[in-house]
Amino acid sequence: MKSVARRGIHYLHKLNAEHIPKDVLEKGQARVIEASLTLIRERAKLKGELLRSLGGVVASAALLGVPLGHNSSYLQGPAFAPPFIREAIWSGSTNSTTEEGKDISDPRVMIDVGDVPVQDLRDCCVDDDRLMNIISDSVKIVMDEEPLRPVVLGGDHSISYPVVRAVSEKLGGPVDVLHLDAHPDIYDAFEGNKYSHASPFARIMEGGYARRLLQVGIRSINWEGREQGKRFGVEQYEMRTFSRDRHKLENLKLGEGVKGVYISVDVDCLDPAFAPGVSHFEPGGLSFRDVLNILQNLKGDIVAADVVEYNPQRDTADAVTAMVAAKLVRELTARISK
Ligand SMILES: [Mn+2]
Repeated sequence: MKSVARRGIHYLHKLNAEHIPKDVLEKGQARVIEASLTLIRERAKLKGELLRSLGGVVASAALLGVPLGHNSSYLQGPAFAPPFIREAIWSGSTNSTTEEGKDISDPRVMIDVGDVPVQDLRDCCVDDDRLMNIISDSVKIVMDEEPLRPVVLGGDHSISYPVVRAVSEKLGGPVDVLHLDAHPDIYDAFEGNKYSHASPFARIMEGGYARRLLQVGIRSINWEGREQGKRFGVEQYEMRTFSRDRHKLENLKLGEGVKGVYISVDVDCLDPAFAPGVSHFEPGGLSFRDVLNILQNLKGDIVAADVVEYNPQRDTADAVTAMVAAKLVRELTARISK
């Protein structure tokens, strides 16, 4: 698996070593980057124009896939997640209405602007500094087109950093972040990687992109995770006290006095019994209904969201976790659209 996700970048490294002129490489990469952004921009524009011509839509969820898995510390399968989640969203085994009765086949509820072509960019030896900027730019391109609000399909959790950064920069101030996860993902760096999927919330807090960060579902946290939590003033709700915290978490009110609420859902916030298709099995987690109770009762203006860390290579043969990720996306779009 590791070799598949990392294969593309190798031959260009080799060419670099053979002294290919730097400007030749950089000019070519700039063209590929621009082409990558162009398709997202034009799709977002088309959908934005459609919704504006329909009139009366304040917010519609825009799916944006970010198939990036190489910042995972263990398995890299989340790179392959977005098409599986999309397939499950439209599965004929269920209808197109959300629990509260919104129809996801209505463009006023959900539209799709496609994927950031992460693997194609890596194939052209685009490094992570630039890749993170391209992800941020893609999110901003979507937000340029009112009333679109991005719902990002991961991808490993490293993508939440450029996504939240873009949302905050675009809206002109911090947001409140509700982060559901077994892990706090707040290491200063993990195994030397500042973009690790174990570190996005350190980058988000350092950047001042979040006023409050609430972490819910936590049950794998070490000394550094707690220290970093204290350093950044993170509100960490651990599973060992969930029965005590439940009432509070199922009645959250967030985003007042800031630019709104961002929701980041790592599929492994769920107990592996509910969602086996993740890289890191961590028993003792939330039930699917626990998560929906938190999301459906949340009061606040949800400006964007992500669903990350679904690993189709870990899923059951009939892809039950794809359905779990898809339902999370569907219910989030119901909360966002208005
Ligand atoms: Mn996690």
